[in-house]
Amino acid sequence: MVDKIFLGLGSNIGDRLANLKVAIDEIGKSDRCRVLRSSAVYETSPYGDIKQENFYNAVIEIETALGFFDLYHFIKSIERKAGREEAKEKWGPRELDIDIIFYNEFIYDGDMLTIPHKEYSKRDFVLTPLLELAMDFKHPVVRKKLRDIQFEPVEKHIIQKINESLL
Ligand code: PH2
Ligand code: MG
Ligand code: MG
Repeated sequence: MVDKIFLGLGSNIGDRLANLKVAIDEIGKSDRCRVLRSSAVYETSPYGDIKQENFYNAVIEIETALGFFDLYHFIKSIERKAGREEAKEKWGPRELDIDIIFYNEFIYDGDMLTIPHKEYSKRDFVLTPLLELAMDFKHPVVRKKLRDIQFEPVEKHIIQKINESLL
């Protein structure tokens, strides 16, 4: 199993909490993945130019026997199960978004995905829940633990912490 895999979750259509739980349930059902921990869930204002509903965002830590590319296809299939259609506008509303933030210390830059996630540290709706789980994770590019990285001022979108846990 590969551990120290951090996934960002987001939803802003329908029952947002239930959609995030679809991600947890489907990942947990796979005999090749295990959900280890979850951050708190946050209600956040939408990033981007599109007028849309507030998001629920969280970060989870998993371990998996899937390589990063198989994991990528697996999480895309879960997004579809939650009702998300293909090829919606960039930054648009979605039932479920699952992004690979870190896949252990693996580094990859391809057409379909970049690991570590390119934008993870720019917005509080990813960085705040990530830091709940990953202070001691060593960033593969920066070569420092997250707790020792001086992050640029991040865009603030968090409205409130939701009093519900995903696990
Ligand atoms: N995801 C987007 C676009 N805008 N805004 C918030 N607050 N949270 C998100 O997860 C988010 C967003 C596209 O993935
Ligand atoms: Mg996203
Ligand atoms: Mg995505």
